[in-house]
Parts: sequence; structure tokens; C-alpha cells
Amino acid sequence: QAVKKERIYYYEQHKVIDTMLDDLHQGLSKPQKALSPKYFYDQTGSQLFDQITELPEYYPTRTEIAILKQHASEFVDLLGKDSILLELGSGSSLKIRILLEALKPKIYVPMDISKEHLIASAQQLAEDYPWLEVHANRVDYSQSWEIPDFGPGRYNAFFPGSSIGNFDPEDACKLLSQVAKLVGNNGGLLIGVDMKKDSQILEQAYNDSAGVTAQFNLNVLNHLKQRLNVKVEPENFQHKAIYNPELGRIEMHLISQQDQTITVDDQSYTLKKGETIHTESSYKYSVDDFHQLVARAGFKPEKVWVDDDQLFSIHYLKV
Ligand code: AVJ
Repeated sequence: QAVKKERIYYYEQHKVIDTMLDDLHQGLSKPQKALSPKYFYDQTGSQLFDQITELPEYYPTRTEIAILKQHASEFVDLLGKDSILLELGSGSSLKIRILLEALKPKIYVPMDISKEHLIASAQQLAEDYPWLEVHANRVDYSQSWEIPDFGPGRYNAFFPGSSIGNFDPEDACKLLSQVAKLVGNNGGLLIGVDMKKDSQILEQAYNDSAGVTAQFNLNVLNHLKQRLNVKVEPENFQHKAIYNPELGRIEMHLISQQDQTITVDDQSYTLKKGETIHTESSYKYSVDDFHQLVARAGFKPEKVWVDDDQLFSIHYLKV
């Protein structure tokens, strides 16, 4: 059921279950200890991520924005005016503004896990664009989710930032299949995808010289401590990001600097010196790699834009 407030609607179509404690136990029980990157984004983590996007070494955000600005009029031709525009993981992104201003859709449907983020950005957008209706949906992609039907029309989804890279290919495929169902026949998806490239450029982007990415990675431990009964010393860990060429992904790890234990309620997990917790994967795709993935999800490639340095791609896919 929707709560309405001056061109702003808010929906929670499924129960968002908090699985943080279960996820933590599961992740620390694995031979390669792991945490989901979704736990980076508490308030501090979201602020640190915003700082990352402005680092000289972190090329994806500025490159994607440049491509979006450069080709805005082409998006209008392809996506059509008057479409219903959905956005996955909307956050407080500026990127959507480029599309909204070009397409002038009647309906914008941001989807995000964070209620506060959703409402704050819905309010700002409804204020800035008096012609726009904002239908904010709280969605957790890791659970089975749905959103209301907005009636007949041309549905297009926007999924920027190479956030798709956080999912293992199998999960990425499942998520994209769900998006294909969501936009339906004649629907489309405009998606930003970071590309394979020289591993030095990649590793620098995730090991910046100012140490912001290190803070971002280590902050996941503070987030756990704040939300759960966890005993862990973030000072005993060090950040590292490495490119794994076999799997085509950047891996972020927290390296244990000594033998130590992490305690969750009354359960202890031991870490040897040098052992790591895998906190994030960020998959990189050539245009061909990505075309193969989306075909399995039921999408047909319609057009792709790449910057001159071949750092970042934006794909328009059709169902
Ligand atoms: C938000 C998942 C696209 O993988 O580049 C940035 C997150 N992690 N620096 C990425 C991130 C470390 C980012 N994504």
C-alpha cells in the first residue's frame, strides 16, 4: 500500500528481513572468510563511498557521468519520451538527473534498500522537477522482491555505477532476469558496466593513495560492532585490493595482521596472521563478456557506448 505526499509515493511490497547476524556467522564459518559488500553502506560507509567517487584514481564515476552527458539525446531516441523510468539502487545519485532532464518521464520509480535515502532523494527530486511523480520502492535484491504495477506504458530501468559488478555472474544473471520481467515486453535496461583493463589501473582505483578505500573497507567492521554484539579490533586488519584475472574481478580483502579472534555473541572465530576476510568482488566485463551474460538473462543488446580510453561502458538492452 502506498503512502502519498505531493507527487511522492512510498511502497514496501515485501518484508525486508534483517539477515546481518546470520550472514556474519555464515561468512566467518567459510574456509575463505567473507562478508557481503552490502554491509559497507552504513552512514559513514555511504559518505566514504561518495568520497571514493571523487578520488583521482577512481575513474568509474566521472567516466560514466561523461558518457551519460555526451549521449543524453541518443538515450531520448532509444528509450523514448514519456517512458516509466525505474532505477535500481538509486541512492542519492546525480546520474539520474541527467536522464530525467533529457527524458522528462512522468513517472520515476527509484528502488533502494534504505528508506531514509529513498525518501530524502524522492523529496529533493519532486521539488526540483514539478512535472515528476516519484514512486519510491524499498527493495532488497538479495530477497525475492516485487514492486507495484504502474499500468501500461514503456518501462525502462537504469542501473548505473557498475553495481552489477558486485554480484557473482550467476547472481547477476538472476538479477537481470528479474529486471527483464519487471520491464516486460518492449522494455529496456540502461546499465553502466566497468570494463576489463590493465590490472595496474584497476588496482590503483581500489588502493588509492589517500587511503579512503582502506577506510571504507575497514569501516565494515565498525558497522558490525555498532549493529551486533561483535568483538573485533579494526586496527588489527589491513586493507588490500587485488585483481583476479582468472575470474575477471577486483577482490577487496581485510588482512589479519596477527593471530586473533572475532567474537559474535558467544561464538569465536579465529584468524591466523595473514588470513583474510573477502569483503567485496567487483567484476569487470568486456563488451563481449557482458553481451554473453545478458543473453542468458533474456536481454538483447541494442547499443553500447564506451569512452575513448575504453575504461567504462554503458549498455542499452532490450527484452
Ligand atoms: C559501488 C560496487 C560499483 O565496485 O567499484 C568502490 C564499490 N568498492 N571502491 C565498485 C567500491 C571500492 C563500487 N561499486
